[in-house]
Amino acid sequence: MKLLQHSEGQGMTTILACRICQKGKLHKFLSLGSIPLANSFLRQDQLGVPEPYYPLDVCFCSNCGLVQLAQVVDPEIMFKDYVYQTGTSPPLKEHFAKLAETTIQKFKIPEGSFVMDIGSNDGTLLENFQKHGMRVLGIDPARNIAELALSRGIDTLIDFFNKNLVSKIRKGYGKPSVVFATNIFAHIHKLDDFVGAVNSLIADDGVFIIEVPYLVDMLRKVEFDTIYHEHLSYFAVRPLTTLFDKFGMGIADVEQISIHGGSIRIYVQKSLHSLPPSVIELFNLETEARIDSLATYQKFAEDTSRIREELPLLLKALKGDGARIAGYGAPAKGNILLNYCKIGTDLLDYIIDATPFKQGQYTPGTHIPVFPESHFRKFQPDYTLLLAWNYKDAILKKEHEYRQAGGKFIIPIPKPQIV
Ligand code: JHZ
Ligand code: ZN
Repeated sequence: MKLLQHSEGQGMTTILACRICQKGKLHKFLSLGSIPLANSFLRQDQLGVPEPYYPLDVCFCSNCGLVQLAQVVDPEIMFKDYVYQTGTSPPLKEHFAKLAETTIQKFKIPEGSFVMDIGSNDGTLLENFQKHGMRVLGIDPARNIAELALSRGIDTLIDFFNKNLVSKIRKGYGKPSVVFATNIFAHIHKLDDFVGAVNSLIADDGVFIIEVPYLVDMLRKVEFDTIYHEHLSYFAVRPLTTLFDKFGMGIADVEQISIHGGSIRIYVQKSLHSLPPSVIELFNLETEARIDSLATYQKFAEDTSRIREELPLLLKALKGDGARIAGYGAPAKGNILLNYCKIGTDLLDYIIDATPFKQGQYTPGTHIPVFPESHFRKFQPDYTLLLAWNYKDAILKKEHEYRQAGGKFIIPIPKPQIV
């Protein structure tokens, strides 16, 4: 890949203390180098303009164990205009429909209750609650995405959630019975302010439900590409209990779920002081996975750099034999993988993605064109690099005709593999 023009990004700060305990020593164990923001796709007229690059370093707190980025990029830069649209991935839509059903049953939420979603994106999750006769409110800072929700009748405040919104929401809507934060908790820099605001907003018997990628899965499956500037923290259950303790809140239940390569769903409630068996079970799993040991992270860093060596070698060998190769899905993580492994237009002809906001654009740093899925049907490659590896089962099923006709998928992690 040729070296691309870039400039050091503005609007970044380096953290001095752990965002949960403020006490521990931060040990850096992995640097993915200087990388553009994972969702900063480019229009054609932006291709000649230098792109902002930001360092991407990950640390481990010696005191509370929180794994976190050393740098924080201004959220205004990352989230005011956003390309990721929940509703474009069918498995995710299904996941949120089930989440709504589960929540209503588990907590016996009566009709007419008030349900909030922080980082509500296009309203996919809340739509399910609205169908069940609930009053809903989404909060999302990205105007372009929030407008999609509004156009579908999902009430949405276009803003970042913080304590300044608490009294406005209470006056306008009352106290929520359920507050969701799915795939945004890792985006929060000031966790104390965020949890404090949820605590003062939510009804006394309400539940705060978080879904977030699980550190143990990331380490075990070498999901290094889920490390990007948007994801400031990489959570395990232990550091989270330290966080909720500060507010007298507690984890009422936790479940491991398969979404996004392995996540946890945490049910947090007020005034909860004893640990349920599900929390103890994951504490044990975390002990077994040795997430308290720096050596575990050093091993993860070694596995990561092995993928950086092996994947481009594999693609180069296939290309050398005359193969045509494309990418499947242009997720944020795909852009980390491509930049870190230096995979550009010399190896991939194009990438397809179902998200309208990404189509017609070029991937940050690597400048690979993104086309709609129809392009894949028309220009079938010999090999397809599965960048959206978290949807492997659904995508392999959907593309069985391509595979039957001899097309092969390359799964990049935990070790590059052709299927
Ligand atoms: P996907 C997201 O990251 C967003 P990303 C966010 N940054 C976050 O925190 C994490 O999740 C956890 C496309 N696709 O979900 C749609 C197809 O084209 O893995 C998406 O662009 N065809 C908030 O961006 C992309 O792939 C398909 O059949 O890494 C998948 O993105 C399917 C299934 C998907 O998340
Ligand atoms: Zn800490």
